[in-house]
Amino acid sequence: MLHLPTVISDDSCIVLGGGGHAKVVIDCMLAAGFPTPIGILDARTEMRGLSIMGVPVLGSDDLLPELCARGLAAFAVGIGGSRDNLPRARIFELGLGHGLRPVQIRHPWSYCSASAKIGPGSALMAFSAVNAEASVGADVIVNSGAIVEHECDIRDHVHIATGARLGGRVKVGSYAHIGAGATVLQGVVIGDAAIVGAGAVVRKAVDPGTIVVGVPARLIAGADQGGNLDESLPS
Ligand code: JB2
Repeated sequence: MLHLPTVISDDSCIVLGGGGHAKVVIDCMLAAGFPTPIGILDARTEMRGLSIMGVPVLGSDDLLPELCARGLAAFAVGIGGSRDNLPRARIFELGLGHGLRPVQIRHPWSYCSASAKIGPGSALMAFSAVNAEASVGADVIVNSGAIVEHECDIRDHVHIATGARLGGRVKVGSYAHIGAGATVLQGVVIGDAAIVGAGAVVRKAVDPGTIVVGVPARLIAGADQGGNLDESLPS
């Protein structure tokens, strides 16, 4: 049985999820000067006792009440998801539900305009850029090298994957996924829970819950087969 930390400070943080994305989250946190997280919680029991980026895997989410009782203050969502943002959103709501503060992470080598707004729990990874008067919601990943241009409006639980580029005044609805290296031309609206495939070039609006791929982007799945647009989405 792993021992939980006995003394937990005001700025203590737990990382929820211990896979690939968690490594990048921890790396960003350390680069940004956060204290080392006190631990990782992961659904896979076989990970218990392992160390990821020097951070111990303490157990599953079932430990949250005990850790909170010991003074745990904050959490970071360590789940990325290659296109489904729902598990990440559920983890975010779980942390909030335990009264924890979601940490906002900005890699020191990311650019964020002073006029941009970034929501709680969102992460700006290395070499990403969020330009003038852009608005980024809660629990959003602007992944490594992604560009969010001026006045973009990015809603909650969105993932702008590695190297994706959004032109000025693009709107991205909640839970949407913009694939690695995709380009969305200026002013285009991407609906809630829509998925833009890697490398796509999107020139016109994408309906909620649909999937588009290619250059120029074309529809390959409608709302009934596409993203997680259903009533079970956390509000
Ligand atoms: O409910 C959960 C839960 N469900 C899955 N609670 C907790 N605490 N952890 C959970 N997990 C854990 O998230 C899984 O057991 C697994 O260890 C981890 C997900 O790791 P994986 O490496 O599969 O995916 P990822 O989300 O970390 O990374 C994906 O997304 C990134 C953005 C990959 O596609 C990466 O390549 C990508 N960069």
